[in-house]
Amino acid sequence: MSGSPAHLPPGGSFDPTAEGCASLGELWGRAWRTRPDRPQLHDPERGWLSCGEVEQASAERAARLARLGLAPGDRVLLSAESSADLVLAHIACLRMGLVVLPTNTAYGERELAHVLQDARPAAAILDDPARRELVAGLAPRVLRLDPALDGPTGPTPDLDVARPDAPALIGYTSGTTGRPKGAVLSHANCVAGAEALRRAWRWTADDRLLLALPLFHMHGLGVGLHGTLAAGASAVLYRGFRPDEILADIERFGATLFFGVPTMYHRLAAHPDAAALARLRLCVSGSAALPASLHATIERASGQRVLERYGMTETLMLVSNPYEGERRPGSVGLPLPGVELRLAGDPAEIQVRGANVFAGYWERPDANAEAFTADGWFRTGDLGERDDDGYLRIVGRAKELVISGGYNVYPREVEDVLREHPAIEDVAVVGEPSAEWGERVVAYVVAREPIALEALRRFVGDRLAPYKHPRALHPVAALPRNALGKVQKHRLSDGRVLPE
Ligand code: MLC
Ligand code: AMP
Repeated sequence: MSGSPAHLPPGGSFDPTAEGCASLGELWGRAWRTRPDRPQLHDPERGWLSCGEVEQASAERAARLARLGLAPGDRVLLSAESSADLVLAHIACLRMGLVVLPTNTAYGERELAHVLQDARPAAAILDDPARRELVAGLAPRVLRLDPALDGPTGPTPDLDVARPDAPALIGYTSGTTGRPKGAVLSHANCVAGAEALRRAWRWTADDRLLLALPLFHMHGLGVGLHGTLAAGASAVLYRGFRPDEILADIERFGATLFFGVPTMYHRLAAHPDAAALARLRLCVSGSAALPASLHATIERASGQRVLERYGMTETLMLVSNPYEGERRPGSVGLPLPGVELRLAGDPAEIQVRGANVFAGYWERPDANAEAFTADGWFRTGDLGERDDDGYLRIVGRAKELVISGGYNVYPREVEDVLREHPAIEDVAVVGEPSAEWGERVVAYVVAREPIALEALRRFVGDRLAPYKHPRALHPVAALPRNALGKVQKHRLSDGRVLPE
């Protein structure tokens, strides 16, 4: 790495654990006990649960989990569509010191098996009976989410006593390599992450979030849900994202907040009722770049200036446009409270430090050695540039990653599956610009015999979650390679191989 790093101090210093909040349960419990009667969670079928009900029902579920023999430090895979049951199971696990593996509901057998074999959880909790069958035999206990985690109840275990450095979540992510690895986030990381957002976005108990993001990735979970609980605020849960419903519910629920990925804003902006966004106190976009043109379209349609922020599974949120002050299109803003950021090398990689940054990947010393610099900074794999006044722009990625609709797709993982097809001799998967999805997954294929996209997608089938399936297939005579044999993906564009 060349060049001396330009170092930006944290955006306001703070140490959440010094303020007496060691664990997530402790932080959330303060709000539950201050306002037990206030509505906190709206389930699409059951309606509202108050703060007091959330506290009590999560303790009840913790008692069931303890009765089943689960103990602090045990890992639990949790994979379900959004519902109060999912949230209560999640809170129950964290309150009793279990470590949650939030897992995408689109994952098929192969993807689930990888997480189960790598993390070896003591139990897996899934809402879908077919997926419970898929994992039977791969986890010691497979539990239903509803009714409340199978099994009988028992004495309530110790709650909310996890130490700050105890692991809370393991989020699977691939980073630079094809094989997903578990980012271990401690209670202190999650508390710091939620507290930074509470301060930066002026999140209060009076806020109400329309939460249509899935609760198995950090945007919906670490930002939307944990932030709501930390602020003692409320959230309306959705099973899936429907622009009609969101725009109508802004008034119906008296909502103040909406968080989404750019694909959601693309669909909201195209809706005839987009002006309803104006009623919200704050709209936040993240997980992928929000094009400046989309920022402008939303402002024209509703007057709302979306606030863009930047983060990742390993670090929770890092950088945000200011709540007060300029929200600059095309920029992700300034470091959040407690986050130190520097740009190092040429091209300049974004490197970070702070109470929110994880300590390492689950059982992966090799990956940890690569992920952190010798002086302890986490290498995000994103390339950045700073405006003169410090606003950060993400200008590229050092890691191989396609972000489609806010979901990360690792080309290596898709290539490995496509290579199993007998007609495919060689393949390279890349991201192609898309107005709706940001990027779409496309495959450049050297075929032994002609093969159609649909046949290829059928072949991929449930070997990969549907959002990882190629959306286009480009036959080529040969893939461009450098002298070392590495595919030059930058030369694959518009279905052609560009000259060197
Ligand atoms: C769904 N499909 C996708 C897709 N989502 N394909 C590519 N990319 C995606 N993101 C597929 C479906 O499987 C289906 O395939 C087809 O597209 C039509 O689906 P749809 O009904 O149009 O999609 P929808 O269900 O509406 O989903 C779109 C979406 C969803 C934008 C609501 O993708 C979504 O919730 N994205 C958010 C992801 C997220 O939470 N990311 C945060 C990661 S955390 P077929 O083949 O059946 O037709 C992170 C850190 C940070 O990144 O900074 O936040
Ligand atoms: P994940 O590993 O799923 O947490 O995804 C994290 C990655 O999403 C980051 O490393 C970035 O590449 C990308 N990302 C998140 N927010 C933004 C944003 N606002 N703009 C551009 N990329 C983003």
